[in-house]
Amino acid sequence: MKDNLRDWLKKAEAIGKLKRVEGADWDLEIGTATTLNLKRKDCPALLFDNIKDYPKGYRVLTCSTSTASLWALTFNLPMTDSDLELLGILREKLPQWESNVDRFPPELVSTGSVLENVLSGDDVDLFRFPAPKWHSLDGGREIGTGDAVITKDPETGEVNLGAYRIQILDKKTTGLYMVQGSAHGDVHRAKYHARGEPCPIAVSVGHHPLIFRTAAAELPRGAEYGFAGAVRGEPVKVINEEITGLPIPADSEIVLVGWCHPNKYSSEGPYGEWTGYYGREAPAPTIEIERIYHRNEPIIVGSSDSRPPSDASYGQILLRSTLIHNMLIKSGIPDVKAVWLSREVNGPPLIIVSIKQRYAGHAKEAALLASQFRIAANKAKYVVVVDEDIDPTNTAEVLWAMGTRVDPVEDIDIIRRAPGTGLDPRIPRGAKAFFNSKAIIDACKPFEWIDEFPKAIDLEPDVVERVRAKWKDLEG
Ligand SMILES: Cc1cc2nc3c(=O)[nH]c(=O)nc-3n(C[C@H](O)[C@H](O)[C@H](O)COP(=O)(O)O)c2cc1C
Ligand SMILES: [Mn+2]
Repeated sequence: MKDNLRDWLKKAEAIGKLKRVEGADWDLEIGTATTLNLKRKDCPALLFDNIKDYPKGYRVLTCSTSTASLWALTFNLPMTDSDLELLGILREKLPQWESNVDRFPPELVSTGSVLENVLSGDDVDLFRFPAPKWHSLDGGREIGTGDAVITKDPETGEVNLGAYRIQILDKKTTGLYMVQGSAHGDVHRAKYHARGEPCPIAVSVGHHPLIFRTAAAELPRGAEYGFAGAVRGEPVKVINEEITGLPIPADSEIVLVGWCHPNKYSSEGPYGEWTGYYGREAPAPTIEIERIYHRNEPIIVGSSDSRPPSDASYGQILLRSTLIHNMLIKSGIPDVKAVWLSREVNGPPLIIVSIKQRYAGHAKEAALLASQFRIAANKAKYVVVVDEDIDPTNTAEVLWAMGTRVDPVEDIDIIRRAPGTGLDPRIPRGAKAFFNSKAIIDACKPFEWIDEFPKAIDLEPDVVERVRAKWKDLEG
């Protein structure tokens, strides 16, 4: 790649978006500092060093891609600190990157900085790295959160990267939580296991944040390396890993390599999830780590979930919002201005669509469709449609529209027995199937008397400018 994580850190520091934190404990302090940092708008990335029990230089990076400006830096986009502006840029770029995936297959090279240290045999010890315990009731330390789990299809050779959490079970063993049957890595795993063979796995747990966000993106199976290459305009450089033959990023910080054996499950979790609640402890496949590669003074890229807004959720919100917007347009819905999955619920449970109303029922049509796209459908609970004067990324404005333009009996519909998710804390334990219901809220002005709707109180732009020039400290 044109630049690796070390170059990224320099750039983030140069724009004032990197903060160094010295002396944190891996046990809860890194997680807590990360959550507190996220409460600030346009928060910096945090680079933890001198972590308790670890040599200086063994670092953890968090909040790498949790603001518009850091996202823009990571994806080589025009600098902005506005979510709405970034959405507009992504709406154009995402389809271009997707259509360029085949032009940028990874480039095989013979060596790279990830080979600076090669640990095998007794030296394989996952506790050499300052993997955080993120939340107090977690079942263990997660070494992989902002990671990329690399697997290969045994039939087609297709290589996939997925961001799946990796919990340390002991020195040489980790859990591997992949949503069964739908995570692409799990599809690969199942194919090996159906043949009675172990599935080779490589996990990069530190890298340029683009690798992490690509692995976390809902892309067609195996598109990740090509997608990251398309974003960069240059292929990702990879090395053929010696034991597994899997292509690993040549300048990853740390790569764990091992095997996921058939019929070997261990108890994994609980872990603080994107819902803001703990998930359940459950049997999961495991990885037996045979070798570890790492750079000198290696950096783990961490991205944990928490009560909203979480570090993990921002990037997922950006991509899903962009995809839903583009799918609405493709479905023929005109004048969609923006789509946003609310940060206040870590995304999909509250989908907000702003439109310029063109015809009777336009808002309902947009809302019903937005509630059903696979990319968020099983997690969606509320879809709110607002007029074009409301910024969907501004929750206060959305609530104002709901408080003033909605008559609940007229404007709220409930869809019952729609797809749900087992992580939904509201679905009772032991449920035989995961359904939820969805509220469709039309928070637009009533179409048939839109012109008679009371005028909103707006500030006059020229007066705003004048007042700001006269009294500079009026705004926070
Ligand atoms: C920080 C973070 C952690 C995630 N952890 C998991 C996980 O443990 N298991 C999982 O199946 N998906 C997890 N996801 C979601 C997947 O990364 C996402 O669905 C991605 O599309 C998976 O890659 P795939 O489409 O190639 O399977 C996580 C996402 C993020 C941002
Ligand atoms: Mn994939």
